[in-house]
Amino acid sequence: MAAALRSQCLWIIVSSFFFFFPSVFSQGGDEFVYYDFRKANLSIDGMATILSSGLLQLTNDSTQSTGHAFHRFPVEFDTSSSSSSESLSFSTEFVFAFVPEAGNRGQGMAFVVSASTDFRYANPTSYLGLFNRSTDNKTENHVLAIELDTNRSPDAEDISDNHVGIDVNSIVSMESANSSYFSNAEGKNISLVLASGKRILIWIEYDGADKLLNVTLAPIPVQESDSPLLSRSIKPSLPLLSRPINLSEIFLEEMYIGFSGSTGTVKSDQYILGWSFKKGGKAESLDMSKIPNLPPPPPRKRPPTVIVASISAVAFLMIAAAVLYLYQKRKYAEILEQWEKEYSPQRLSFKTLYKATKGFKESMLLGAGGFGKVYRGELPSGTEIAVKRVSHEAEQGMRQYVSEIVSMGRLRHRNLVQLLGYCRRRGELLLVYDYMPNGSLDDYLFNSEKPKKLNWSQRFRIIKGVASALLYLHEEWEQVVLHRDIKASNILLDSGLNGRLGDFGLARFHDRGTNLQATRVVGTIGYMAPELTEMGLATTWTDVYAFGAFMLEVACGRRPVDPERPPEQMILVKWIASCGRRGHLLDTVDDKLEGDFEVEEVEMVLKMGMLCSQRMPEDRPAMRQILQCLEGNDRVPDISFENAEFGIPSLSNEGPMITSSSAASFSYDTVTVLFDGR
Ligand SMILES: *[C@@H]1O[C@H](CO)[C@@H](O)[C@H](O)[C@H]1NC(C)=O
Ligand SMILES: *[C@@H]1O[C@H](CO)[C@@H](O)[C@H](O)[C@H]1NC(C)=O
Ligand SMILES: *[C@@H]1O[C@H](CO)[C@@H](O)[C@H](O)[C@H]1NC(C)=O
Ligand SMILES: *[C@@H]1O[C@H](CO)[C@@H](O)[C@H](O)[C@H]1NC(C)=O
Ligand SMILES: CC(=O)N[C@H]1CO[C@H](CO)[C@@H](O)[C@@H]1O
Repeated sequence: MAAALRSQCLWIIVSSFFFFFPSVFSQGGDEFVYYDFRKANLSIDGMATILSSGLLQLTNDSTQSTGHAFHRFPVEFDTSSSSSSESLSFSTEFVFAFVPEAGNRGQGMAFVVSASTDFRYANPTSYLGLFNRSTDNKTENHVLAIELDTNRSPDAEDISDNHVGIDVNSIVSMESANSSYFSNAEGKNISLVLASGKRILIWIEYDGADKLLNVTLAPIPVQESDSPLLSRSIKPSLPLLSRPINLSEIFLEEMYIGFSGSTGTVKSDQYILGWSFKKGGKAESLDMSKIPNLPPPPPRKRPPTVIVASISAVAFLMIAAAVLYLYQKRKYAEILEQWEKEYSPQRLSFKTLYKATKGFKESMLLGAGGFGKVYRGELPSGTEIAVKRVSHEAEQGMRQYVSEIVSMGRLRHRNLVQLLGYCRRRGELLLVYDYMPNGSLDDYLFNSEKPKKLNWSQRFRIIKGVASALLYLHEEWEQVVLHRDIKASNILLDSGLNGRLGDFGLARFHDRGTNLQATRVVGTIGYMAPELTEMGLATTWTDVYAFGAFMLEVACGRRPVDPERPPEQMILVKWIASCGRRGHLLDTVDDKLEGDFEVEEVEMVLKMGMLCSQRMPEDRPAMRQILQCLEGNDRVPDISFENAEFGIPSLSNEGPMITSSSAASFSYDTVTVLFDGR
């Protein structure tokens, strides 16, 4: 311990020495070779450290963290168009190893060429410690990264959990391939596991003349002899990736080179064991005999005698049992107060939920939204469940909220997602629902990648189902229940593709926390009626407004607000009104239906949706009337697109203050709207 501390102090002194006298020790930014990173001139941050053995370690035991190491001096590239084409050429070669922990592959790392070394705001996991949700895929990033990725992230459209990719300004690779190398001797590709704990060599070469970026991998052969000849001839004759890129569009005049590592909930130790770089030509080949070994796994000590061993074993077992007991107690700790006793039938233990979801494993994650994460699980009885973890800070109001939740558990309707129970812990509430195998409706309507299409009659049945569930909540149950967040992503589909309304009452939970100056309501932009965002008035009419927006999105196959559409189509209600005035209402129907629908039904749904979208709450129909019309038992009231006044979603920042939403990063998540409570 003391020795480690001493050596760390030494390192601080040595590195500040380098910092102040760079010219004395630096190897220049344009060409260097390192076998011992204590001699390198690096600027490091986060988890990254340089070990006393000279290895660069990018990640350690921390989860959800990042680590960076960049060569302190930028490389100067001539990016002017008059410059010779070779001026952007560079090549680099390095040895890396990922040591997985307990079979987990961990997240990956990347070799990075970047205009800046400030990655304070970058996120770990799929963002590789390079970007965050708002900076991803922006040309201002000026980042080229070669990712060595051991985790398959759907956000990054990854192909597998063992791949190499070329990334430009974004976590979505422009080119990627499963990790493998071409064996010159065998004349074929051999796959290579990145997170194997073995040392792997990688070459990254860019030729400015033919604008080709090549990435080549190879394992370091187990060395029997120390023959340098053997070690230098292992480069495969074919690269794994070879991709034309015009780097003059990405590079600025000064670019930093280095590495970025990150961890998620699973982690691995990532090491760099040697690195050479050269601008404008071929980097010096690394000499394999100089590459250090990986640190040995932590040693297991042997007790001197059998007696000491058995005594210490008994003591150890007792301590371990005590620690395990305390650990388990803490791990499964819940909050259960006296007043909750009456709800015990609805109460589920955290341990049960923990086991059902395999410890809230990432692979059990069904989705994440404005309110928290949802996990799939299975109870010992075999019942499939969905567990929603809602975080909350305030204990205040909890008693009333829990009693509401429990009474909602008594709601029974075939188009509601059944709430099975709840559990309460410090800082979070867990709600347990029936598991819906077919996911949420928005995935079918808006996700163009998944070719799961819904035809008109399926859509119409879903609309009718949701309408009857809302009628039940508004009029047929013993109390009036408002849903407050109706939208396609809160409609789940059961195994028979029937629409079921989920997440009821959650918005109510989150609009607590009112204080004297400001009041807040929770909902989703595009589904919130004007009187809700302006005055915070939630009524059955505001639910009807949201249901109208929902009917329109199902018929038109797009969200109420879509910033990617041309301006005249951006706000769905406005667009339908203008098509309606020209008598071309059906122009707005979802193209994915390919014209295959019942014209009368679609027209009815569009008109009904517009009736519900009217600005004045009392002009909107009630759920009973809506359902009567949808079932063909009543005629749809007339609507004049010329004269009716519609409630148009407000997107500007004037008036209500909308958190986590702006024109630049529009959100379909549930948001909190603050408005002046005067
Ligand atoms: C993303 O990064 C930028 C700067 O790189 C920062 O200004 C912004 O606050 C970050 N956003 C988030 C959500 O962390
Ligand atoms: C990149 O790979 C291609 C195809 O194998 C090869 O023709 C080219 O010479 C390579 N470029 C560099 C800089 O190694
Ligand atoms: C080996 O992999 C490379 C790169 O992925 C590919 O272009 C090539 O066709 C493969 N060769 C063989 C023999 O499979
Ligand atoms: C590469 O990009 C630069 C800067 O945008 C441009 O001037 C040049 O014509 C491009 N070269 C090619 C071959 O596309
Ligand atoms: C369209 C779709 O994904 N349908 C599925 C709904 O769920 C049932 C039962 O799990 C599946 O059989 C369907 O294929």
